[in-house]
Amino acid sequence: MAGGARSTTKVTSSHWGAFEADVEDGRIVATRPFAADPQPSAISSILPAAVHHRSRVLRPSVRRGWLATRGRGGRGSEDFVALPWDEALDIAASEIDRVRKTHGNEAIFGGSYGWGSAGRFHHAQSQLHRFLNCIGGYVASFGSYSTGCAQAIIPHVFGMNFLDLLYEHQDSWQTIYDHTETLVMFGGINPKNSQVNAGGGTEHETGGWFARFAAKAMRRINIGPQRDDAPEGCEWLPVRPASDTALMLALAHVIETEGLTNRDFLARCTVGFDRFRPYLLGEADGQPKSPEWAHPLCGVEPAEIRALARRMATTRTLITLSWSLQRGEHGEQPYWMSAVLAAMLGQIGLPGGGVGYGYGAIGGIGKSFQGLRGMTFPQGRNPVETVIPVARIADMLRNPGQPYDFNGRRGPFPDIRLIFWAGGNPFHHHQDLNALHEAWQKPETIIVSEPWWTATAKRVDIVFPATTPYEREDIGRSSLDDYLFHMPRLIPPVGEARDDYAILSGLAERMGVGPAFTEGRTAEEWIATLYAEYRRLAAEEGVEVPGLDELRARNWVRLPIRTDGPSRTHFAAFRENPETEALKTPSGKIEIFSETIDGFGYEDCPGHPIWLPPREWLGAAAPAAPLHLVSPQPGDKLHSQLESALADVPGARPEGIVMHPDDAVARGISAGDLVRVFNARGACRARACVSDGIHPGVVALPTGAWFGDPGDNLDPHGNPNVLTLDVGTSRLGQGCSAHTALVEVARLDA
Ligand SMILES: Nc1nc2c(c(=O)[nH]1)N[C@H]1C(S)=C(S)[C@@H](COP(=O)(O)OP(=O)(O)OC[C@H]3O[C@@H](n4cnc5c(=O)[nH]c(N)nc54)[C@H](O)[C@@H]3O)O[C@H]1N2
Ligand SMILES: Nc1nc2c(c(=O)[nH]1)N[C@H]1C(S)=C(S)[C@@H](COP(=O)(O)OP(=O)(O)OC[C@H]3O[C@@H](n4cnc5c(=O)[nH]c(N)nc54)[C@H](O)[C@@H]3O)O[C@H]1N2
Ligand SMILES: [Mo]
Repeated sequence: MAGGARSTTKVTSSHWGAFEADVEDGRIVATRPFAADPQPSAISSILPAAVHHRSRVLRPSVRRGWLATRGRGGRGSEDFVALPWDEALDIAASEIDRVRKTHGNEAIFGGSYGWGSAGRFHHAQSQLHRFLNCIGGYVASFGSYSTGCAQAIIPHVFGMNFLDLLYEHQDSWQTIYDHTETLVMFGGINPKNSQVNAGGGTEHETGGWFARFAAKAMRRINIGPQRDDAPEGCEWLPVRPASDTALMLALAHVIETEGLTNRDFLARCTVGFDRFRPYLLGEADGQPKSPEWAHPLCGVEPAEIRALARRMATTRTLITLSWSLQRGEHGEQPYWMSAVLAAMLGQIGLPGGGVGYGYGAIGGIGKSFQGLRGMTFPQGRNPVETVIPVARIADMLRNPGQPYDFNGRRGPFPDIRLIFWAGGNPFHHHQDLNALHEAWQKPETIIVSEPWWTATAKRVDIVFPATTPYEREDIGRSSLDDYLFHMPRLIPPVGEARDDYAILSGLAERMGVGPAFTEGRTAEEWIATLYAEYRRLAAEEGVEVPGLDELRARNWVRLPIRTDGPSRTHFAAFRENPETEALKTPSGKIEIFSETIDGFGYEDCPGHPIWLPPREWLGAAAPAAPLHLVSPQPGDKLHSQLESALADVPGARPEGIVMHPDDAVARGISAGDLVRVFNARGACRARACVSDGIHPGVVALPTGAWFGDPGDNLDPHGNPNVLTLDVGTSRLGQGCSAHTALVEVARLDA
């Protein structure tokens, strides 16, 4: 590009991968793919427009009614008063101090769920947690919207933390390529989603692996409501959303009744099949879970179920589940049942066989790396012990002091007076946003730090303008990647934006904990300290990492830590020696029946997997609305990030909703029409996209369009979370049930 002192090109990293950024006169003017990335994400292309967008928060801002009288009403409808930094920090510090002195730190919610930005030091959530710990602690949240339900159920079944299972005990793509003959993908394996990896994933390879699988004639079967959930060329077995457990039970029924069950594996490596079998065969409840039983539930022909079951029992088969399957009511069941099905097939622990979770959901799954520790900003210790399951936030705000169940515990919800959020957008991520908006009016004070005027920022009392990663120096790395980045400061802060570290240091000083929070270090000194520790720990593992100055000069390096090749998961050792290599379940084995879960007495998650229909789905007896809404992740961005600039693209909003031609015709809808999507919880506008790649009766509206302002009873941009159901997956997992919702669609005459 043209030279000149004021123009530079540097590489930086993001959750969707590395990219080159051209900077001229303090503005990012263009981005280009990172040369070594075989399938770079296009998400960065909107970045120049978004970083300098008019929707940036330019100055500290306080809601007018709150500033005047501390009035709570008006969140989201009132305007803001811009204040100088010192004044805004003084006000916030004295308010936080008042709340903790009057109500205790149990009254402060600092869970602050969200993806924020890549970069190890300026990780907004860690920064906030450290600050809150310095002032006496906060109510935290457990789990994630991504995999909250799996994190609760999987340890009961496999005796392993779900994230450890994902990152360390699943087959690599190479092993799947070498050994798998049949890949049975519930919810698909979606290259759109594998663009993203927390902390960055540099070489996008999912598409490349599928091209190799195809060349090898591996059978690749996508089971789910949408054809495009798997790469082109895969077979598609359309099923209704939420019916996967019924289909899995029918597959298990064929395997058991045709004598295909691996009894030896069940006897050596599992417990509880004898408790499950009477249910499967119908001896317990009079209803065999046969293909004929499953057919009206899932929509798959009995003959097809039988053929698939036989193939699974006679070829090396890997069953995979997308995370979306557990993001629905009773999401525990398909996750548990898939483990039972895989155990009956007896291939767990064989290369390329068994069950795997979340391939494609993020790009790093299926790659393996030598683990390196360090580069984590220390959060300190939280003296407050109260933790809520992350997706129960609206319940918490509505029901202070009320009991709720979670994974064998029963606790009262805390009484929250103040919320502080940094690096997340609850008015993107939560379900039933109109109800959240109501619950959100209850706390006395809500503070966020945020670069953009998101739907959340517009609904709080104090907004601190935060920098984006392009306005500060950081280090980029992910435990599921082998690249290490120096993320240079590309441009000066936009408006008066400050780093979260500077914002929180300002509050900490005012509250008398400045030295505890900063330890006397500048951001640059923290980065040097964390980096030196990372480098030292890497050296202990025999990995040489360049010094910080060298990394700054080189911009990025690739570390020799990739360990692909044949996987040797813990399950291989366990399979060979179940006694000495026991799992950490109560029995030491895979639990088909769990005494622990049975002991909880939850009718919505009993002692072995069962078919439990959600309250809203296509099989409901008298559905309030006839179409099942799935709300997948958006392909053109990360959640709600960069949305303000994307929404400017002509024709981009409202968001497109995919529907089957039969459903469109029945409603007089043609491709491109403006439609109203609605149910009893809310309504939004959308633009019809008509496709035969979706199961009849199902509609798909991606997440990420910004929630409109209060009073818009027809959300203008197409946000599916005005329609979704806000209930826990069950009393066990309490995960989010985003994919459980029935809606109706009607043409809007513009
Ligand atoms: N219907 C439905 N809803 C869903 C899902 C679904 O499948 N269907 N999926 C769920 C899932 S899996 C997830 S993970 C969530 C995602 O939900 P979130 O992670 O909350 O969504 P993001 O839009 O990534 O929010 C991150 C916010 O942090 C801000 N930010 C970025 N960098 C910084 C920084 O340096 N400092 C500060 N202070 N802020 C920063 C961004 O501008 C953005 O507003 O959504 C959930 N919601
Ligand atoms: N481009 C992009 N990639 C992302 C993200 C992003 O925002 N943008 N977000 C990242 C995050 S935080 C996460 S958690 C992952 C999420 O990864 P996933 O949970 O795997 O992804 P989703 O997009 O929610 O859902 C994938 C598909 O599941 C199908 N589905 C829904 N319900 C059911 C069901 O009951 N049964 C079956 N068989 N299929 C069903 C839908 O057709 C949907 O398209 O994606 C990550 N990747
Ligand atoms: Mo997620």
